[in-house]
Amino acid sequence: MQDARGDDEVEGNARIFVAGGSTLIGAALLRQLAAQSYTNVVGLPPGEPDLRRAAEVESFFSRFRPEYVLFAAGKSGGIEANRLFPADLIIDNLLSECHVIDAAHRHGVKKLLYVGSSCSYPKHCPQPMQVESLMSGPLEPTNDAYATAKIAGIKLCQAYARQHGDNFISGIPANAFGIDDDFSPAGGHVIPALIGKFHKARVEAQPAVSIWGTGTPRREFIFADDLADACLFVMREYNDTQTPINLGCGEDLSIRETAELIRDVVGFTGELVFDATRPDGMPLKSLDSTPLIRLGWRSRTPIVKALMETYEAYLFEARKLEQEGIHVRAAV
Ligand code: GFB
Repeated sequence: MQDARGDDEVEGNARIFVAGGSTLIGAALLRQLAAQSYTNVVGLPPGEPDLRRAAEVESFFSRFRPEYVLFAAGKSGGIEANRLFPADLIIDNLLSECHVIDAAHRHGVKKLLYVGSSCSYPKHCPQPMQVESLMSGPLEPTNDAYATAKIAGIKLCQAYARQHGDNFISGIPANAFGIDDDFSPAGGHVIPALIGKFHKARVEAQPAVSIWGTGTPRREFIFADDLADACLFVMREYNDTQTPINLGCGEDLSIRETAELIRDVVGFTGELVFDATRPDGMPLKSLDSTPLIRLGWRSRTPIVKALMETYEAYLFEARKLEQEGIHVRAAV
């Protein structure tokens, strides 16, 4: 990874901290760090401090003195969780990012990557979305609280870089999904939620599955392990602290197309019923990732393969819970 001077001086034994190591993206970052032979990772779950407590974050940084930080922390959730728990989402994200970014500055961290969210773009943003469009219009109401906290994270990095010269960059990912995802029907994002719904419907031979909304919104999805690879890539290759970089793979799907792909991966043969009484959210979320592509990064996992690996992770998780006697709603 490169330090502030851009000198490629740090080998695989750099002290690296992944804030949010138990999240979907954090867990993928830990897998990628291991796969790319970065062996000196500090604060591995469950040893991570409670990022909402400043004193815990301070003593962690004093003790472990991380040189590089990847910030993937903060509560997140799908459209329904955002609608129901805006206060939990905004406070958890604001506290975590303030404590970690400030501690990183005070403890001389050489480089930090803040992982944002594409919901930070305005609801009716010109597509594909370019970073110049940030804060150029109203946010999607269902997630404005969370989106505001994620914008604040980007602004924190820019401000610390401008005032103190910290090499704190920020990346804006497409909608991530994958292994370690939240498969709960209510709180999860569309892909893990639908995997659970279709599996349950197949096992119980239900005639149809209810899909929220009209099915017409479009989303750009990225497999969490590909996103993690892109994060390590920009830690090595990108140093513009004032310009966030989009982390996408350049393909978007309608929710109907997404549901049809998941139906086929799970092997459900019944009907798809669209429930237009549920919110659609942003009509289109597609990222312009030209800067990342120009730097030479490419995603590796085709969408169907990524969906199959995510379904396998769901089955593995469900089996594990079964064995622990926890009856999952979507029985295996
Ligand atoms: O993934 P999702 O919750 O996030 O929803 P957003 C994407 C689309 O899928 C919406 C539809 O149009 C949903 O109405 N959808 C259909 C479903 N069926 C389902 C279902 O069973 N579960 C879910 N969850 N959706 C989130 C933001 O927005 O994107 C977050 O709220 C964050 O803050 C995340 O930014 C990346 O893309 O609409």
